Amino acid sequence: MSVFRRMTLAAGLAAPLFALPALAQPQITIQHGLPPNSHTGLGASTFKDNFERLTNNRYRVVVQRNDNEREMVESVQIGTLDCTFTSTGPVGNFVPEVRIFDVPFLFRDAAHARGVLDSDIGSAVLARFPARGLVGVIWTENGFRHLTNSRREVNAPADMRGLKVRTMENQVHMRAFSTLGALPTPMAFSELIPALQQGTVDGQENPISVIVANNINQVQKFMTLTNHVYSPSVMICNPGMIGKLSAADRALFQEAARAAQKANRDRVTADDASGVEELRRRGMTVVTQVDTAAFQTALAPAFAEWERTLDAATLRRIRDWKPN
Ligand code: EAX
Repeated sequence: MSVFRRMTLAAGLAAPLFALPALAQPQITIQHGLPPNSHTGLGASTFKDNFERLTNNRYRVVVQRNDNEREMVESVQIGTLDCTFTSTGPVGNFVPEVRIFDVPFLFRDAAHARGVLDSDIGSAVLARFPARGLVGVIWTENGFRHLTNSRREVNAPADMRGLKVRTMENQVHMRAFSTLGALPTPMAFSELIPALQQGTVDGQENPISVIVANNINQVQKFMTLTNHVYSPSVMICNPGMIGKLSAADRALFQEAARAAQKANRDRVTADDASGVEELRRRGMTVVTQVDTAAFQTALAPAFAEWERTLDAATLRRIRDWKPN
């Protein structure tokens, strides 16, 4: 049973805190960290369009941009924000079980990642959100992450040595980059472009969709298609807000979330297909032939640590997962 269904049953028992006056048009505010025309912005706007349509405009959904994902999750948790679409970057600091999906080279491809997240494995992690004062509504997608930098072509792990690489505020990613000999520098996305412009960091890592949407090519010369980690995103909402929805409207909420997930994932697929040529057109040098095995070998000490510190059985189930 999905966590949302569980939330529906629980909230159904506790009658809505107060019945909203029939004429009031409740507003649901959603924030995300990227431009409106990005894969994340499209997911949020698709949710808005669908939920307003499905409820015959009984609700007004307002979408806003906020490029500090940790801040958005904190706001949802304390109830000053209704929902966010965020990468899992900082989410592991709120719901530790999420970190398992941040392990490098865990997923074979997008179909594998999407299949796992939409399976009982993904639902089980969403079920851990309510205990942390959050509702994990649905998994969405940021995409496979790649390295960019302003200093040199990176063809092998040894080329990473000494590079100051901005990472998300994510313990798993920071461990990976330090194991590769880089100098991980965690910061919110809102600080990234200024840090690259000022040379505070040499490089960063993000999916093609994020790099293209934010013109990161303007402050980075080199890109290596490392595919080093799959970056899930997730729609997170405040439990109190969800609890005010009727059971019927919660079902419509979930239907709109599924539409958002599809639009978001389709857009990442499209961006991945066209992004390399677009970034080369914009002047980036893109290394596409990468010795992935060399990076995986270089990460061996970190993999051993994650087998000890994360749920090894679930890691195995994820690696062995196959579509039905
Ligand atoms: O969610 O912080 C990051 O690098 C994220 O990938 C970005 O905010 C998109």
